[in-house]
Amino acid sequence: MGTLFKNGTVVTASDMVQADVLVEGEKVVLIGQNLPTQGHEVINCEGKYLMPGGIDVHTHLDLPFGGTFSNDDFDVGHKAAAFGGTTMHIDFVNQPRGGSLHDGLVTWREKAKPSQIDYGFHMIISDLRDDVMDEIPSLLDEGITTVKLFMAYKGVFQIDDNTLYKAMQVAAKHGMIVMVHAENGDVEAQLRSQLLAEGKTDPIYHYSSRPPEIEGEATNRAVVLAGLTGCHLYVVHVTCIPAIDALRRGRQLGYPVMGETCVQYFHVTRDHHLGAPGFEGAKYVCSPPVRNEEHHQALWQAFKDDTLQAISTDHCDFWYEGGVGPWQQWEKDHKGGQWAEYEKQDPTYRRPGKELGKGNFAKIPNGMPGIEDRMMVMWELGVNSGKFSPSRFVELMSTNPAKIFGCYPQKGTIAPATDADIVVWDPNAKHTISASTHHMRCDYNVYEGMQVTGVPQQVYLRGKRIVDGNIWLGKNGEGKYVRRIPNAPVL
Ligand code: DUC
Ligand code: ZN
Ligand code: ZN
Repeated sequence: MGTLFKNGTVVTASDMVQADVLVEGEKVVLIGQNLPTQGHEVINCEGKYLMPGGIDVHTHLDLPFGGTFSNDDFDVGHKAAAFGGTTMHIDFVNQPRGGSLHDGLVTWREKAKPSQIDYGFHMIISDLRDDVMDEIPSLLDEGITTVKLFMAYKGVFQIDDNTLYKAMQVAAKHGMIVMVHAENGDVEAQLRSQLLAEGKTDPIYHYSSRPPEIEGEATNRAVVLAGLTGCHLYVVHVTCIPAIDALRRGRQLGYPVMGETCVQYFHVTRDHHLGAPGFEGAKYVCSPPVRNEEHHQALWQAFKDDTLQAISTDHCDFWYEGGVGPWQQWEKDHKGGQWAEYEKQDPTYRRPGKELGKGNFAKIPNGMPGIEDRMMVMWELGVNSGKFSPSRFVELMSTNPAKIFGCYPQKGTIAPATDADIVVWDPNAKHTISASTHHMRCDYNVYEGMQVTGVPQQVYLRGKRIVDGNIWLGKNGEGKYVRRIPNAPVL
């Protein structure tokens, strides 16, 4: 007996066809018209789109960062992702200081034990000693094709150009991809200390310490090094005109360079959000910072001319006021996974959040929630506005991520023999996004009050229904690690 999705419109990156989809076990086995229903569970998909599950290739679950840990873990974060139509994500493993890459992997495998959706790992390298450089190719044995290097966060993650260049040579030799967080960390450190010395401590000065120029400069440097080494480069969270220009120029020169942006960079603004009165702007502190309208427009253009290839979230959420009000109850109601472990050790424990940066913008933990909102917000901003067709939406949110990161066509499309990660999407259903109803462990939502038309109605992970409207049907441990393969194409 299989599951037969009847009379929906199957949306892939290339086509939209009215068809039935038969799933047996974990796989799609047949797509056709008028498929016989006998012996199958039939799901009536009339008026619905059938799309491959979303793939968010940039998340930080349970990340030690900024003097605390990001809130969502591989339990709650997975559930939230699935309620938003995302069935796979790729999280960043941190190499511990002084440790090996494999030490980092051991920690992240432990974190991932309660998984409820599928996941992969990228490897953040912050301490690129000779032995670590030699270790890079062995990541392929672990199904990891991507290393991420930071050109920012001086004294924490930042690597120098010499190291970046050498790492690119190694990655190029083994068909791996170098991902960069591109901001000039030396200039940022200088600007930051000048601003603080002048008493400029409010959240808005986070922006002044990280202007578009330093993102553009670092992006250009990484693009040029990729051109020199032939290394495939993926620039994460591109936000602004100078960075887009650098990537566009590199691609015009035939360099193997690609990039993504994140949902928030289309919507959240420096003036309205980051510049909100009091400490409110801390909610929107992330790096690179959110930009104003002219940069939002440039991002839309960058998708029109294929300068950028994917849209992720950089999901990395922290409490705004987690210790007070209904959020204490929230913590009690949502025990599970890694979080429960902390509580066992100390029942009064609460992760510090944005308040760490009161009186000093540089101490505000960087990041915001988004893993649950990504699909709905991009459908609203992209498809409902007429900027993206449904197929283009699928391409940017699922197919390109799978192709670039070496797991296509197992993931990222609906076709015979692929994993049956299927979202039954109702393009007419309406929803108002709010922290009071979302599933992320966060006391605010960046898109609070946004009305969206188009929501995931049911979500299937490898053939198993895990979301049905508001009902959660998934189980801890049912998410699987996805091994990825190297030598992916440059899109
Ligand atoms: N930027 C963020 O805002 N959070 C996590 C890491 C990063 O680079
Ligand atoms: Zn980053
Ligand atoms: Zn990130």
